[in-house]
This record gives sequence, C-alpha cells and structure tokens, in this order.
Amino acid sequence: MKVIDLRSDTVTLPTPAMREAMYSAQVGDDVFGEDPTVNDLEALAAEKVGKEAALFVVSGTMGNLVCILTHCQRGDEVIMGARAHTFLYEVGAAAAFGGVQVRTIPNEASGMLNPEAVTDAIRGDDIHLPPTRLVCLENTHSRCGGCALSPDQMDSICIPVRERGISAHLDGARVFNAAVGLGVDVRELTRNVDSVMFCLSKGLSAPVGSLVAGSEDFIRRARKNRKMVGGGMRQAGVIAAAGIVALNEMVDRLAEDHANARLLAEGLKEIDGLDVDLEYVQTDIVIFSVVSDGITPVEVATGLEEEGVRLQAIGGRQMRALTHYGIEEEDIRIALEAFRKVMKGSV
Ligand code: TLP
Repeated sequence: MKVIDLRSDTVTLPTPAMREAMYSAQVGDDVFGEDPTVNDLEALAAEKVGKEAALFVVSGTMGNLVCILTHCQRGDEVIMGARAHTFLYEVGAAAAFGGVQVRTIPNEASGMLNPEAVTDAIRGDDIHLPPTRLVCLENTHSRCGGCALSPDQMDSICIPVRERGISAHLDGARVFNAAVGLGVDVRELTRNVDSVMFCLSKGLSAPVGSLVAGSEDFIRRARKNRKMVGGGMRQAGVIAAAGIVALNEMVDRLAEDHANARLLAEGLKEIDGLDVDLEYVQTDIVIFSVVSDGITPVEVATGLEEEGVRLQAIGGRQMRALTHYGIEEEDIRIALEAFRKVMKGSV
C-alpha cells in the first residue's frame, strides 16, 4: 500500500534530475569559497529573489538565526507575529544564541500583521527600553494555513518600518509558494526586505538546504555568523546541485500542489465532523478542524494512519495536511475516502 504522507512538504524526495546533478556535481571546499556548485547556487538564488548576494545554509532554522544574528546585537528587540514559525518552532534560538528579546504582536487569520501595530511596537529612545532592531515577517504563513501576503501587504509593513531605520527580514521558507499562488514574481515580495530566507527542502523538493539573501555586506557578515553556528560546510556542492535543479525546475509545478490542496480542502469541508475555512486555503497547506465531539484530532490521525494516510494534529481541534511533489490528484481522492471512513460513526 502506498503511504500518502501529508505531514509536511519536507517529506519530499529528490527528483531523478536532482540525483543525477548530485552525482556529477563539481565540488570544492566551500569554507574557502571554492565550491563552484555552491557558488552557482548562491548566485542563482540571489538573482531569483532580487538581492545582491546569497548564502547557502543547512536549514530554515539556521537561516533565520543567522539573519537575526547578523541584524542584531545582544539586548536588541525583534518584532514578529505571535504565530511566527521563528517564535513558535525554532527552539528559542534567537534568545539562546543571539541574546535578543522577541516581542510578538497578533497575526491576523491571514498571517498579516497590522502595519500600525508594527510601527506602534517600535521602541522610543528611552534609557529603560531595549532598542528595536528588526521586524520579521513570514510569507507564506505556515501556522496561518499557508496564506500568502501580497506585494502591497508586504510593502505596507516594510516601508514604514525601514523609514524608521529598522530592518525587515522575511521568513520566506515557502516564498515561492506565495509567488506562484499570487501569480507574481517573487522579487515583488522581497523588494522591501533587507534579508530573506527561503527553503529548498520543502515544496521545491531538494533533500537539504535553505538560502539567505541580502546585500553584499549583509551576506559577508552572515557568512561569518554561519561559520560561528557550525554551518560552514565543505564539499556542499553535492547538495547544492539538487538546489539548483529545485530553483530551475520545481517552482512552476507548485501550482499543482496548490490545486491538490484546494481539492483536499473542498473534500474535507463536505465531511461531517470536519470544518475548513476555504478562504485561508491559498497554497499547499490545509489547516482544518475536527468539530465532532465524538473523536479527537489525535484519534483521527491514528485512524488515518491505519488507512495509509499520514498527517498531524497541531493542537486544540486543529489538524494540518500539506500537498507536495509525489502527491497526485488520485492520492487526494484516496485520502478523502480514508477520512470518510474514519469520521463515519463519530458524529
Ligand atoms: N516548518 C516545518 C516544521 O518545523 C513545522 C514544517 O513542516 O512546516 N520557517 C517556516 C515558515 C517553516 O515552515 C519552517 C519549517 C522553517 C522556517 C524551518 O525550516 P527547517 O525545518 O528547514 O529548519
């Protein structure tokens, strides 16, 4: 039986073209700047997101941390949404390694931050207050169902922030999903941020890696911070090679994942005991609720597992499913059938 794994788009396996590129990659010692494949990937990444330079890092978590370390000093304050991945799921790395204080403001259901709430949270010049150094945004917003912020929404936060001398960072783990979902060039989403992190190892299906992009000067300093956190890799071209394929071949197909997520969400909405707000299903993530009292989300996940469908309960009554490379329309139909079976008799 094929397991239909909807836990995350991180479970994607490398494509045959990636495996071939990895096999034949030219490599060198990247700490000396001598891995030609890493250098090619960094140049390609910088160009894709419209920045001067880029840096290959191990993971999204490392990328966000390296950016925070590069923007901030100990004792600085960083503003982000209360549902930001960096706040919720990155092990408190900014506090642990950077000594920075994270100040959260509420996310709207779409992941958006109220631009006025952001500027209001910027600290004044007072001996008692920590200096605000950075605002972090997330697009698409993982905990807000993969919603995409438009270029105008991004600008409405970033422009006033930067006018006040504060930097803007984008956790763009899935920024290519946002761009494809909105039908815009990704540069329109990154044009007013000082730094952006995006992942190759999620919907783009590469086995490992993320990139950080920004100005030449920012990336030079970020490179040193990456070394400090143990992220200086050596013959990393073997994994960078898959990243080049990911950026060149795997972006446009994200639209298929979005269509499958939509199909899944519409199907789930029809099932008694489940509820989905379709307005917030915009890319590859479907967050839905188990509204029946007769079954818990954990029991739903266990029942589905027995049917060969894997997904996660994410707290409260909520569950999450992600579509990705390797999941076909037919798999969604099979998954919906499994849901009907598990939910039957629970309402
Ligand atoms: N998200 C993972 C889990 O950590 C929850 C997932 O399965 O969605 N930013 C965002 C918006 C993310 O969703 C993630 C990973 C990261 C950063 C961290 O990336 P990695 O896992 O590469 O450290």
